Amino acid sequence: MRRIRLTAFIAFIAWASLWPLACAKKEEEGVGPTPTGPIVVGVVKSGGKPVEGVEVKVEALGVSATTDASGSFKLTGLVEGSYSVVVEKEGYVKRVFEVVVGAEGTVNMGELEIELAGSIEGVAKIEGEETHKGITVKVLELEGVEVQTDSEGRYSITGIPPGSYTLEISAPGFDPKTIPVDVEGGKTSSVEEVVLAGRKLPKSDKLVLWLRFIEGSGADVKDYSGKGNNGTASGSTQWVDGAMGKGDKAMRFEPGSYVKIPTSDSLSPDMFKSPFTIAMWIKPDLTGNTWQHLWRSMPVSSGHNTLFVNTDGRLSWRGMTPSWTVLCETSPGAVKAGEWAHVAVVGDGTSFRIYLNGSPIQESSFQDTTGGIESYFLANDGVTAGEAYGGIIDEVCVWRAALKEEEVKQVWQMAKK
Ligand SMILES: [Ca+2]
Repeated sequence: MRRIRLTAFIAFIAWASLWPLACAKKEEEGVGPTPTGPIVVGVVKSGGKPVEGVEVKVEALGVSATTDASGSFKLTGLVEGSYSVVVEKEGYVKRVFEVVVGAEGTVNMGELEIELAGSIEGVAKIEGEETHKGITVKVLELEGVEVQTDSEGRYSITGIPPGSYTLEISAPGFDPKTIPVDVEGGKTSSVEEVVLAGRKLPKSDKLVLWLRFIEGSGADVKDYSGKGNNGTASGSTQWVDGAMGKGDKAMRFEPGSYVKIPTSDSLSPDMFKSPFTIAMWIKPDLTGNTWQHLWRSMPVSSGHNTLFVNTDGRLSWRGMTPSWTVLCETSPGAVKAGEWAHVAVVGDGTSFRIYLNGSPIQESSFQDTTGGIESYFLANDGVTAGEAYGGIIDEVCVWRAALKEEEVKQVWQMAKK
């Protein structure tokens, strides 16, 4: 202890001899010696009035001070150099000032003006989804200012300088939406609710069929791929709740009913000769006929590419090579009665793969089929009564491209049922 006191005393003498005035002041206050080095002082004001409780920081040195009732601050513990002084208080726009300090003496930064910040709050949602967490909201004019929505779709951005801005609301698979917003100091601007709709599927430029079954009535089943490959329902079909969440619809097929889609330039008669992907949500009954059509190609003499589900839960992709051939088939139990399952068949020219709920479960070598198809069908072809499907089908997508595993997963993730 004695030695420490002595060292402190020597340091004090050295300091006092160099700065007698400062020393005298400290002695008056009765707190003893303070560290040597330069001091930076100033007053923080807003609208000409002092602001108390503002944090003034030199981050480079880990030095900070807080303004008192008169808005004054004093930074000590500095060393010679040029510094950025960050002036910050909740509810105000953060500002950064530059200061140059010498090896000693006091630098007076004068009056530092800060401005009352504004806030933005609002709600952004994704159409048809029950949770809206993770939608990105960005202030385009302010670099790096972005937040994410909570599960209710709410977001809040604080510390915004007054002005006019553009908010960008975005989520993967959607075209972003922009919305203008005016921000005033000390106020919160409420933005009207934004709903992101029309999610784009992966490889959307290669999409040739997208039956969403959102119509909810009638026999017309619209194609949302933009290619106009609309289908028509026949027989005992029913509009029921869909795979995509609240308010969505799907089609239930009593055995023998079906949807027919004519071939076209895009949904071509020979499409299974080149890379393709078929994907759909199904909720099968798994009763009745042993083999049931999910996807059927007609007439029987041409191509005849068919995706079957068996009452034992197998998925089987078959076609004419030119003889009737099992091209790729899963084990029994892949799909279950009364449960939603996302199934996909991908042919990339080298292999066939069957996916269940975003994961590949069966693979085989690609085989060429004869093509020359005239019409495509869901659930049944209206001819082969012994292979009619009973159950629900939703979100039927066909691409003229082989989707990669992560892309199939992305399609499945659009609705986890
Ligand atoms: Ca649907």
